[in-house]
Amino acid sequence: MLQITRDEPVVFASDLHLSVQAQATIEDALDQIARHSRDAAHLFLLGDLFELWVGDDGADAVAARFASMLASLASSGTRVWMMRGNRDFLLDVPVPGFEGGAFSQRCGATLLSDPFALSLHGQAALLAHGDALCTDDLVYQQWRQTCRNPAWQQGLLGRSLAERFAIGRNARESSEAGKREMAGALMDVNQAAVDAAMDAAGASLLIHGHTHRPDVHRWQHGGVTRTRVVLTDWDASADRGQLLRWENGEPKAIARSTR
Ligand SMILES: [Mn+2]
Repeated sequence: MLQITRDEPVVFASDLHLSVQAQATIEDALDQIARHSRDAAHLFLLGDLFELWVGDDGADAVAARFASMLASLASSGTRVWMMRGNRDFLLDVPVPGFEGGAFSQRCGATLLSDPFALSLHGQAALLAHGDALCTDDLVYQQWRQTCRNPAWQQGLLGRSLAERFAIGRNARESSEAGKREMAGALMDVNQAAVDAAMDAAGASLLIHGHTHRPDVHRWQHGGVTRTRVVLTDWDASADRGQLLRWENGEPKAIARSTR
C-alpha cells in the first residue's frame, strides 16, 4: 500500500472539466496546479480532468498543454497520480492502432484504480472520483456499468475520432444522466455506499469529487470518527476551483486569492 508520510505535503484536485470552450478555467487550473504543487510530494487528480475524453488518440491542444505542465511537475520531483472520472472514463484505455502511448505516461503520471486505498499521514484513506458512490442514481449506475465494460469500450474505440466525438456530445445532450449532469442536477453520494466502501478499505478518511458539493463531513461509525472531504469542481466563469492541500495530517484549502 502507498504510504505517504507526514513530512510529505499532498495536493488534491478533481473535476477540472478542461475544454477548449472554457479557456479561463484552463488558465486558472493550470496556473494554480503548477504554482501550488511544485513543493508538494504528491499531486492527486481524482477524475473528470476533461469535459469529454473520447480516447487517448483524441488529445487536443488543451490536453497537450496539461500533459506538459504535469510532466514538468513530475520531472521536478512531484509524484503525479490520476484517476478516471465519468467524463474521462476512456483515459488510458488502449486505442486499437494508436501508438502515441497512454495519456498518463505523457503526463509523467500514474493511473490509479477507483477507489484507491492509501495511508495518508498515518490515516487509512480512500480516494475515489465519487460517481460509483451515487447509487441512488440508477440510470447513471446502469450507464456506468455499460461504459466500463471492456468489450463495449473496444467497440467504441474502433470507430473514427469524428464518430466518437459525435457520440460523446450526443450522449451528453440526449441521455437522461447526461441532461441531469448538464443541468447541474448531479445526485449526491449515498451514505450506505460511502460506509460500505470505507468498511471494505478499512478507511476513516474518504476524499472524492464528482458531486460538485465541496464540503467536509464528519460522522461516527462503529465508535470511530469518519471524515469525507468533497473536492470542488472548476469553473472560472463562476469563480469556482480550489486545490486542497494535505499538510501535517490536516486538510488545508488553498485560498484562490493566493493566485
Ligand atoms: Mn464526475
